[in-house]
Amino acid sequence: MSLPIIKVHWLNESRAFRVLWLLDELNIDYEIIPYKRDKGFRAPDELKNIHPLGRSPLIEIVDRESGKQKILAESGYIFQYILQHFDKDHKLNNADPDKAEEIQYYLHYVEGSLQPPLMIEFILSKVEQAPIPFPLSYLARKITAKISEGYSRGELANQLNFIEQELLKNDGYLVGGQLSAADILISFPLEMAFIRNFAKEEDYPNIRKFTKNMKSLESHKTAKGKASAVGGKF
Ligand SMILES: N[C@@H](CCC(=O)N[C@@H](CS)C(=O)NCC(=O)O)C(=O)O
Repeated sequence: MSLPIIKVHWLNESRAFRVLWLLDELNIDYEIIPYKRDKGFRAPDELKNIHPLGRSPLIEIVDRESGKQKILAESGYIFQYILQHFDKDHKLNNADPDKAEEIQYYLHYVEGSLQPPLMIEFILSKVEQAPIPFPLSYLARKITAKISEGYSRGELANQLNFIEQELLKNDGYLVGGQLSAADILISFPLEMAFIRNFAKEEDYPNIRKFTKNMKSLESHKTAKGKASAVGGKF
C-alpha cells in the first residue's frame, strides 16, 4: 500500500525543522510548503488558512486514492502520528513496548516541560534588547533579571541536569541506548538553549556531545538541504 502524500507547512527559523528531519530519518517522501517569519518574528497570516492557530509545524496528509485530507498540529502529536502510521519497522520507535512508552513520554515532555522555561528566557531576552529609554530600561532589566533568577534560569538548569543524567544512563541517547524520535524532538530546544546563551555548553558535556552527534546525522543534512532549496533559513 502506498503512503499518503505528506506536506509539511514549514516556518523559517522554527522548531518545525524537526518534522522534516524525522521524515528524512525514516526515508519518507514529503513536500515542503515554506513560510517566512514577519518583522515581529511571528508566523505570517497565511498559516491560519491551514489551521486556526497559525503555528508551525503543521502537516497535511492526503490519501492518494480517496483524496481525503487531514491537518495535524503540535510537534509531539505529529511525531506520534508519524511513528504510529509510518514507522512499521520501529526504526525510531523502539520495538520494546516499555521503551516505546518512554519515547511517548519524551514526545510530551519536550513541549510540555522543557520548552516553557526556554520560552520565558527568550521573551525576557527580547525585553532586554528592546529600545526602551533610560531610566525605564534600567527598571525593565531589573525586572527581567528577577524573573530569570527566580524562575526560568533555575528551572532550565533543573531540566538540563535531568537530561544530562538520562543521556549518561542511555549511552548518549534518551531511550534504550539507541536513536529514537525523542532524540530528534529534543535536539531543537537543547541547541537553542546553547545558541541563545540561556545555558553554557561546558556545564553539560553529555548534552553538548549529544547535540553534536545529532547534527552529524545524514538525515539532518538531507532535511537541511531540502529546506534550503525552498529558501529556508535556520
Ligand atoms: N507546541 C507547538 C508550538 C508551535 C509554535 O509555537 N511554533 C512556532 C515556531 S517555533 C510558531 O509557529 N511561531 C510563530 C508565531 O507564534 O507567530 C508545537 O510544538 O507544535
